Amino acid sequence: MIDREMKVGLMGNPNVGKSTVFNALTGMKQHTGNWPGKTVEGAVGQVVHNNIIINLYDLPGTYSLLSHSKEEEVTRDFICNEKYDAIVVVCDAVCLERNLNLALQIIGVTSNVILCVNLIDEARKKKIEIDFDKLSELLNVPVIPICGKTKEGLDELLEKLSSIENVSETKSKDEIEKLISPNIATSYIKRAEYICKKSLIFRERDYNKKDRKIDKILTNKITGIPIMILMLGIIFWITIKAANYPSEVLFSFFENIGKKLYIAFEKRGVNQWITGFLLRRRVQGFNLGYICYVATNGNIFPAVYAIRRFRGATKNCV
Ligand SMILES: Nc1nc2c(ncn2[C@@H]2O[C@H](COP(=O)(O)OP(=O)(O)OP(=O)(O)O)[C@@H](O)[C@H]2O)c(=O)[nH]1
Ligand SMILES: [Mg+2]
Repeated sequence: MIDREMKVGLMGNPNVGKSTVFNALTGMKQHTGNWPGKTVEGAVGQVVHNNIIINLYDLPGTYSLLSHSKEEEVTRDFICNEKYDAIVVVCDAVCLERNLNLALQIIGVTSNVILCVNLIDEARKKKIEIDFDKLSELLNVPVIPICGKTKEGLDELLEKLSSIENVSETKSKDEIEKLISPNIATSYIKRAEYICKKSLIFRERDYNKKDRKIDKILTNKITGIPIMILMLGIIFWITIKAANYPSEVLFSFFENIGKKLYIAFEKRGVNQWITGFLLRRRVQGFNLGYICYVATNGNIFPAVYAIRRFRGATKNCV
């Protein structure tokens, strides 16, 4: 028996695992992947817990409520225009400080906010310890550690959501814009820094030393541009030159098959018209060239090369 329905928005920075959590809770198959900006329109799914239907909205990732890109507006409009019961802010445990900026903005403009600190498995690997009680105390909202991949903590989230009884109170669009003015936005950044200082312990400060070193080299003005040119050069070389080697192998493979088939057809006295249709120069060149094209995964350069070479070679063959 269903007692009531709830409407809950999943919000957070891009690529923090919102859709992974959404899929884990609703059983749906929203697009996930390790790059930002996958969810652009949002999706709705349902989960039933304690006789309550929870309508969950997977919203596009956003860095701030004042962002103006189309997908970020979807998220802001949800807060401004919809009547909902709660907002679940999903954060990445590995870069909590950066994520808290948006969390603080949301907490500042609406009520019934729950903070989910996702990717705790990654934080554990990087020896980042989070005092979740302290975090909850400083933010003044419930904080739940979760792992979207293994579904750890999701039952606790559902339990917390189903205990919410009153509808969320939200500020209007104008009030939100006033509340997140540049001055206040700066204060959120400082507050996020303070909160993380109080509730996070990095047991291994150098956990990303190698990544930082690589970043430094790749993003440096002096080394970055030559590396980019070198990589582009390698890609061109692979496309134009190196791809010829597998093409040649493919070409001689099909050439041999073509020759053998032609001889076999002739020996068996197969109708000239059929042999011609299947194996004669132009037809054969097209058919086998097309097979080469498919076999090279649609890479046009080796395919064109194979067709050209194959046509040339069949002049001697037929
Ligand atoms: N290790 C680990 N990876 C996770 C976890 N949750 C999500 N991921 C991975 O993080 C990546 C991003 O997840 P998404 O669910 O696509 O993130 P999102 O917040 O919906 O991203 P956008 O829609 O682009 O804003 C994916 O590769 C997920 O597999 C987790 O708890 N642990
Ligand atoms: Mg998503």
